[in-house]
Amino acid sequence: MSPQDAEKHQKIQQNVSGYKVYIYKSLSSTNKIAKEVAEKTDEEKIVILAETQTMGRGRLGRQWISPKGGLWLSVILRPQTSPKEALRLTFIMSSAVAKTIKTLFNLETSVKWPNDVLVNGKKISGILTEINTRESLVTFVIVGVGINVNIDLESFPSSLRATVTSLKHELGHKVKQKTLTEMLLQNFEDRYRRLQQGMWSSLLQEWKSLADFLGKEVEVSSFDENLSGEALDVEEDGALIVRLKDGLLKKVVVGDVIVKRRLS
Ligand code: BT5
Repeated sequence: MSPQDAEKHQKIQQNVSGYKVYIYKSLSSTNKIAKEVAEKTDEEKIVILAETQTMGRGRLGRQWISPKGGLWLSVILRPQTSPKEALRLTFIMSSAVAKTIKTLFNLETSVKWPNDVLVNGKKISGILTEINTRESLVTFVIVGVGINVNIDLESFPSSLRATVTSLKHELGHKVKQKTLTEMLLQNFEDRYRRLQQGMWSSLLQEWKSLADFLGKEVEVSSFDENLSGEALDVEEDGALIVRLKDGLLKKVVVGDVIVKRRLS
């Protein structure tokens, strides 16, 4: 962390489950700043957290709406793994978010391929994993997480209000961000440790147990292709398998899923 960066943050929470958390009032994007920090140090397990983001980002250049009241953070990690395997971090972070929300607030959470956490079928959290490589080896990974915590639905554009939610909206009251952050990092660290011990299969199994879109009719957009069929499975490499109407199986590596209805 450069002296310049260190000046701007409001405070540091040391050692939250082994993570050093730098808290800022406002940043462009915590993923962007985490990347800049990671490029300047060899450290890992640093968390960049901002109360608001002015240019929060989603996948594929999309915008992530990040008003005050949300939890917006990015974790810097240096796993000794291939870029493909580093994508597993999205899945374990999704499970950690779902587990944290369920434990703290007893809300029904589910995950949706590839990077969403839902409460009552609406998006409450998204994960953005960005991987930095040198000569096809991972130098660092930034795992960005956004959770809509103490946010009113009116803060979202009307086009999103039917498909997003927040903890405040679901519970009818505000919740404590600090407890949420601490438990999230604890739940993530437990899973990260298991991942490093070679337990990916059981971690994917946990994610699938939360994936209630599996077995449902879905529409999938992947680049310029649109598919519809049954979401059959998510394979060990993280790809989604869709059974098309004609019975053919299609493997999707990048894309978005819209759930249509349960197949009888
Ligand atoms: C994501 O992308 O879901 C990844 C979001 C990652 C956000 C975190 S916040 C901390 C860190 N720093 C960053 O700059 N980013 C990460 P994607 O699957 O592409 O979904 C993006 C889409 O979700 C948008 O196009 C909107 O439709 C919708 N969306 C935008 N803001 C939202 C919000 N706050 N809650 C729910 N949905 C939202």
